[in-house]
Amino acid sequence: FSSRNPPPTLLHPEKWCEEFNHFISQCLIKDFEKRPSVTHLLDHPFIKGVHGKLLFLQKQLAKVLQDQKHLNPVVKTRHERMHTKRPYHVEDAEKYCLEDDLVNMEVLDEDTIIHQLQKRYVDLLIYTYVGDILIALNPFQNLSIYSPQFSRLYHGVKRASNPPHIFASADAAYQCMVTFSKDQCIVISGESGSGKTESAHLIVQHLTFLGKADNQTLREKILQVNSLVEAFGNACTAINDNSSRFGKYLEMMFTPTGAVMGARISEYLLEKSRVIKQAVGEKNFHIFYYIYAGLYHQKKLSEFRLPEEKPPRYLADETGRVMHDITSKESYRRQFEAIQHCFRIIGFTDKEVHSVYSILSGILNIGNIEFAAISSQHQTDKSEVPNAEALENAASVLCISPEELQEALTSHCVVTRGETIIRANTVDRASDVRDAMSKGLYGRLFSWIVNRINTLLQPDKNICTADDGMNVGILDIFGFENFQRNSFEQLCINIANEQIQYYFNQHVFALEQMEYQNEGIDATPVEYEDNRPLLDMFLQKPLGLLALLDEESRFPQATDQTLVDKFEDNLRCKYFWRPKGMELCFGIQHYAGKVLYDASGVLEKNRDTLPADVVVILRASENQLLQQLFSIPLTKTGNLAQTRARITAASRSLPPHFSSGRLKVDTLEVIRHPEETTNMKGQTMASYFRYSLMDLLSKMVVGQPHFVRCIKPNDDREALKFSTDKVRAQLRSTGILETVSIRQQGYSHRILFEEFVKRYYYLAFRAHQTPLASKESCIAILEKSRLDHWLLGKTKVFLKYYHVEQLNLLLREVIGRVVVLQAYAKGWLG
Ligand code: AD9
Ligand code: MG
Repeated sequence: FSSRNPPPTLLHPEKWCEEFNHFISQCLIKDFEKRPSVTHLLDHPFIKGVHGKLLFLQKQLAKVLQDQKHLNPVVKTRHERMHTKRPYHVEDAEKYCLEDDLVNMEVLDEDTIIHQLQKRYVDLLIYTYVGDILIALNPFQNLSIYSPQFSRLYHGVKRASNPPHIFASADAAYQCMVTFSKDQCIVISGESGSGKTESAHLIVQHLTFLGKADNQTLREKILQVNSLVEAFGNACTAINDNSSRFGKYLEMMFTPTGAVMGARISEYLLEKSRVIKQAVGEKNFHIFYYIYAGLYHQKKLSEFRLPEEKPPRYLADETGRVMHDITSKESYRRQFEAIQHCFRIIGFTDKEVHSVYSILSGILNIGNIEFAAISSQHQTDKSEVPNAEALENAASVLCISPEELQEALTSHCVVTRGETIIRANTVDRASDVRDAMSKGLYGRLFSWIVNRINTLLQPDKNICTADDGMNVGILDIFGFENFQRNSFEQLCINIANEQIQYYFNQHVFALEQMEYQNEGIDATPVEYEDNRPLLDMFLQKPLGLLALLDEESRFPQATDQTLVDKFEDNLRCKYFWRPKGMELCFGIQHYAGKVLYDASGVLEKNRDTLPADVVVILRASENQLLQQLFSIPLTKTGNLAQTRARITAASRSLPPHFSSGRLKVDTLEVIRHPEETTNMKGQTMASYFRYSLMDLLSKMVVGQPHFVRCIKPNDDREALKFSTDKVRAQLRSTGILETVSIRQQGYSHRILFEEFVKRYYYLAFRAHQTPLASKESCIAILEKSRLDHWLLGKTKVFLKYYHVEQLNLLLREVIGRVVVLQAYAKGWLG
């Protein structure tokens, strides 16, 4: 038996084994810590009576136990660890006072916690637990703690056996999934540049290790997915050189026995506007630089009609400065090769990859198209394209007609009283159409790549269907942002973070406290900052900020000024204010701090219109991929019926009190408006955003959550530098101090008596007994397992995470030994 081939059943079906089973299990239960004594076995009449090959059995047993010791990583007590070398090299004894879990600290105030984190950080102990929650400080340097050796260390052992680590969080989620046959969800949060995306990579790396698939190719594919998606969805910002400009929910799918069998990504809210414009000091999506440098080195720029002398305008920053060094950058060229490799490994065809490059080159060429006003006696507002070459290049790589492209950019049609009138576009309007076309192309290309990856990574139906399996979802969204100038994109990003913080609060504080009340357990309530009112201010209908924005977007005469006025008139709460002397600005007090938003351009960004003419010409392209992108409306995350079905399933799997009363309304607030998606035509960014949030939450609430909170120790991205103020602000806004108190007092696992007895009865009862699902049976199990400090409510057992770890370890050990003995006994007797 091995982890890949686990014992199928505890009890052997054959009659002759039954008594033997009972006896062995009793021996084991009696003193499992000392391991079963062979002399007990020898005395048993059953054994004495049968063949008499006792010595043989004894030898075999000794060997089994030896093997098991070898197979299972040795679990050391805290005391033992103190006296052995730890995997991180902490040399002097004094440093062992460092506390791996903040919950164990006696003094619990902000300064002590910060001091503790600081001491750990300078020792390169970047991870710290708060009970079952992991705090991860960004080291801003490469650490050698992610090798296969470390993967082996964090495999099915108790958390306290090793120093805190991101692999331990992945392992906990994996073990929970396998033990309880339930989907899991790892929520990674933290501000921009705090290390969420890196953490997500490490989790995927460790999960592929844990869910060892025989299929080496599948493992390789999964490991490439993040690199590929991030080349298209990440970019350099003022805060982070590899900033995620989209939200990502990656589900790793496993068979019922825990072997990885596939993966699926859902992407949320790609910041498309970056394609056409970037703020000072920021860049476009990585892929554009990779492809430009890569094609240059392969001498293929002309094949894709990209000008060699002057890099495309979309690759220049806001000051108009063109990045001349693109082609000379070695790293871009290497990244291009890496991306080509990713495409190949994941399974994209050469034709598909060529089409992707064509579309990307098409976008870069579209960006080079300029417009000039033509003045004639009668008309002053017409526009023309003075640089026909750019237009021809774009049309050529996109396989569309240059004349039609020019027509679609410089004119539009109006239908009035059954008549179609063609009107000329002003320079501004033509430029807007051009930019909308680039954004539309990029957004759809990105969604297509994600959908294609999902198809290539879906489970092999011959092994197991997705419905039979289980999954671990990993949420990595764009972190909270506060730039010098913040626009619509930052607003959406920050609302999404607000929602994730709310989800955290619900799980860590609200649900837990409610459970104590319901179960009649006396617990001091922990005060925490509830961001619900703020979330309401954004999402409520009809007077929430997003609803107001949508309403204003419907008026053709509305301006950004009227929009801010409308906000001011309707959003009368302490979280919203309007600074004096800044007409187009408004401020929001977010959970993570105050942010000043600039409303200029917000209405237009929200309308996000792609003129029908543009769609028509792109649909007629000879490039098959392009045709496909514009023929079917690309559903982001499944169709409406699928989403609705998922939402219904999600609400069913919530705890009972969730479905009645306040909490359901709270958490599923955004989930309750799926009808918004029915009207794809005229859909605004705000309504799409609400839909995305809803969809994301519907996926998250199904799984059992695990939280990783990333913290940025300084704003200078420097290793070993710990800014106390910076950390303090993050701890405060995310409620870490309160989390420590609730985790110290609280019980993160709350299991119904019935479920508990069903799962663990073997630790205290005989195999053939069927104990009642009662409080008494639970007590018997808990006492037999020598646990203390647990609590019992009216219907549930309240446990700390380490209780569950201990119970699962005991259970695994008992089952493992019984089955191994069975196997030997069968061979020996039979
Ligand atoms: V954003 O919200 O997408 O803008 P993230 O995702 O929170 O942000 P990211 O993971 O991209 O931050 O980390 C920023 C940088 O910190 C990385 O590019 C690394 O240079 C650095 N980092 C973060 N975590 C680690 C780590 N565990 N080891 C080494 C790290 N470097
Ligand atoms: Mg990121």
